[in-house]
Amino acid sequence: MEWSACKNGVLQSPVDLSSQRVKIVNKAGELKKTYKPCDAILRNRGHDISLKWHNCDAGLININGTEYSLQQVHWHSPSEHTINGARYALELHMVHHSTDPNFNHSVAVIGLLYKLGAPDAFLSKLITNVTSMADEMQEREVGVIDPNMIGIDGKKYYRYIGSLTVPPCTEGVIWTMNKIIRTVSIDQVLALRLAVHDYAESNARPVQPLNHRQIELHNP
Ligand code: GRE
Ligand code: ZN
Repeated sequence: MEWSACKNGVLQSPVDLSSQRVKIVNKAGELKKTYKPCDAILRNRGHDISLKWHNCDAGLININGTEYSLQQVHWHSPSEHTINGARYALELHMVHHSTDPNFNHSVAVIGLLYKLGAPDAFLSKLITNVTSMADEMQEREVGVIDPNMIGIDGKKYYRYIGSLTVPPCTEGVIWTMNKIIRTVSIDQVLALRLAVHDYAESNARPVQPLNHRQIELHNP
């Protein structure tokens, strides 16, 4: 069955970003991104809250000459990736699809980790709508949302090849995990968790074996 990669895959995500398995890359390799404001829909997908841009272009990232267009973002709590075994309060995934359907790394995800602290400005814009969507598959048009407000850094990041963290767990996903840890308030985390399930329940997949993979840390 097509979900077999979830059980039998060897390039699965998330992983522990362990300093023992990281190869440091010193040369500058700033993430090229050209995000722009675009209309979006917030949706309760049952297992998470997602924000999907639609009927307009939310912009691109460019990885090694291949362009990937931004489709949606969603949140996991607690974090799916860990750093040296440490789990964070929240993880955001920016999901991009290659504009070239024949390219085998067709999905690129930028991940961002948050620890508890000051509220996140991007979530602050959305949180009233998150709280009002108590039921699965409810959605809200939330108007123009600028992906630049998410505040990814793009200079220092971990890079490895993994998978979707939800079924069908498709492999070949290019992961870019920002090194900078942002902050989110406890109220914002609880709002996201309560909208999709009991606040005590997690929507984070456990970390998967790294196997033979290398993680690069771009740290110019
Ligand atoms: C998702 O939930 O839609 C998703 C992706 C890609 C990577 C991780 C993930 O589309 O959770
Ligand atoms: Zn995700």
